Amino acid sequence: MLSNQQWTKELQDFHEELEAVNLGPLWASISAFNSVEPIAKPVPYLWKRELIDDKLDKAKTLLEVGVGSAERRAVFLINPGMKDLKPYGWGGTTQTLYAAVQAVNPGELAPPHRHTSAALRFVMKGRGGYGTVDGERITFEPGDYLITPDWSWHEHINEGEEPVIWMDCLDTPFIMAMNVSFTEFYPERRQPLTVPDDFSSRRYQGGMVRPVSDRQPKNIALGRYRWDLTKKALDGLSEFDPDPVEGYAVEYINPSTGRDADGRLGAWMQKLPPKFHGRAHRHVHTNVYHVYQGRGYTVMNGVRFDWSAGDFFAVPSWTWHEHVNLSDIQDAYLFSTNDIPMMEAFHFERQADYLENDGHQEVVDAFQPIMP
Ligand code: GTQ
Repeated sequence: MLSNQQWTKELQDFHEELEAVNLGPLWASISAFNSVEPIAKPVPYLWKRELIDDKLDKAKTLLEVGVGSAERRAVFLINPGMKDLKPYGWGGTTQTLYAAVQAVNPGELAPPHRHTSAALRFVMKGRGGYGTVDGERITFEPGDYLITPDWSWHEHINEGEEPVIWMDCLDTPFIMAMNVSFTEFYPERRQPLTVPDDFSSRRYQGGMVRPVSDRQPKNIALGRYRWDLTKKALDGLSEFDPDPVEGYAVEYINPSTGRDADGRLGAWMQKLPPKFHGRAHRHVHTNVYHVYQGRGYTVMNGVRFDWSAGDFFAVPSWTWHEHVNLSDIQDAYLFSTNDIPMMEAFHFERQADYLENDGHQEVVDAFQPIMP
């Protein structure tokens, strides 16, 4: 409860009297309810590739997937600003997004299940992995983006010779906050294959046209978004001037609807050309970024977060941020996930451009990441 000089001793006692019987005085709490701007719990934060690799390597030796209750081997990113959100057992990476890095060793099977959380994956390393999603076997390679929308059955299998590693992102913190988490476990080790292998990507090879039967929207029109095609789209945009804030950026869409590929979760691939220095802006939606290629930094609320390939960073609500590519010759590629679909569904989305100083924040500090 907020304390305030203006309250008499009698009123302060009365506030306690109310609280003791599970009631509250609005007059003493209204400025906290109706905050002028979001009071963000998550903080801007960055996790280094070396740290995650180190911990995941340890998990790879200690734990076998598909044995007992070890359904998945993933290390998740906890935002230090949300550690105290005990109702969920853990916080999230932002208040709506959970992100993790998952490894499947050769020969392992992460068994099928489905849940109300929507999930997406970005493949970081390794060949020979595939997933089955609602009866479709989907092969994938590094740089691919994959979806398992809410309530779709999914399992992961590695039939290759090397570990396969990807980023997971789920809307679990949102699902937990709404108290709508349900999960079902498939009664067998594998779900049946109900369509030909890679059916959805074979149906959408052209990219610009839609099979006429998909005029009726499909939940999963396309299960896999190949890196070479995403890159081609960015190469095309690069024939023109970059956006001053984002560089070149595309969002992954469901080709049967034109809407976000994964329902409540949004995802982008963004290219910062050599020496690009974006202007700062801020928005209500949150992001978890994964540096796919390149080296640079992002300034968040005046603090410089240096990144290189394999790192992850979180951008909470209403945080000023601008991206910089430090290389004179190489492009930087940033994969990111967002909660734009949730924000838009509830009419929450808003954004603001940083107008001072040519759009650039004053850098007052440099973030020191934890290394292994
Ligand atoms: O691979 O199905 O990181 O169910 C968290 C929950 C991955 C998965 C996560 C999951 C999965």
